[in-house]
Amino acid sequence: SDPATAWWTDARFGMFIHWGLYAALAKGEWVMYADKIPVREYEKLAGDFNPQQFDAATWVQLAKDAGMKYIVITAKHHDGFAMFHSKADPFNIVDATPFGRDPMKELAEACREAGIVLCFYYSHVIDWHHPHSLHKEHNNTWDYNLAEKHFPEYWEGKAKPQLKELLTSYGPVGLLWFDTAGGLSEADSRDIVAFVKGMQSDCLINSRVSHFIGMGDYVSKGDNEIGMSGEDQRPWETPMTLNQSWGYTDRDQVWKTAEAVIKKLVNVIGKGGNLLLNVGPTPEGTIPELSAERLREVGEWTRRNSEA
Ligand code: FUL
Repeated sequence: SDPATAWWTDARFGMFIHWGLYAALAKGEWVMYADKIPVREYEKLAGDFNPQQFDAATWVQLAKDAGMKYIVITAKHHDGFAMFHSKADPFNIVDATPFGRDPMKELAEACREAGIVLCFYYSHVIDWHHPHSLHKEHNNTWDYNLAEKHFPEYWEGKAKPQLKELLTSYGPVGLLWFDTAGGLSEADSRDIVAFVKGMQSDCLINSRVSHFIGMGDYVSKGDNEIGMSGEDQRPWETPMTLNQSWGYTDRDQVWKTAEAVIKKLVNVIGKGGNLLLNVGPTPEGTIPELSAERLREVGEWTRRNSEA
């Protein structure tokens, strides 16, 4: 097998964490777009964002209890809000909220202590906060005029500087999970891959970095989609929800049972893939108990069944 991806294909099971300002509205991570919330309004959420109950060690312990070996957390999702201390853009959790802490720093430390690999999700194309981000379909058209967009200002001015921050301030990053690359040119796709590898050559990149075929180190399947398909023989991973949402919501209560999750895990691993199972923490900074209890059950089952 490929030595670069070996730690990851051995890992099999990871925790996906969708956590951002959107948690405050409890309607998932697409709420800004769905409700066409103006940037100036959305920014006000930061003034009240104060997840005092956040405790990195507790989250990492839960991942361990579930039998997960890596964590992929949204350093920045489509809303453009950085969940880390960014010098490149003041719209971030340290500079824009009363919380004032950098959860990515705290997670990096907790992961290092626990032997869990920390990885970042970064929405590199969609950014509804920045005036010059440009996606094929999903743009902020209520604040900005598409005709006035100049993509390099976003790309060179925010996306790449923030990726540099993520790759130089938090120790080794296991992988970068890119997403929704619609409209990104082949040249910019290659640029971002080279940019990441130039800073951390061992950092893996998922295929969603680009819509051009064959890019990245492994294949991200569609959301909740299982199994290898087509001719792409690279290792693959299924991103999966526990309910039907990624970001925190108080509406969606359609939960997979622990038993269903175990079956999915066995199915994915049996087919040679990785499972990246999602939790959507609350604005207070906790992982919802309905998620936590399922993850613990999965871990208990795995331990029981690997003893004999
Ligand atoms: C999708 C995103 O648009 C969703 O918000 C979520 O992050 C999912 C894992 O990927 O493409």
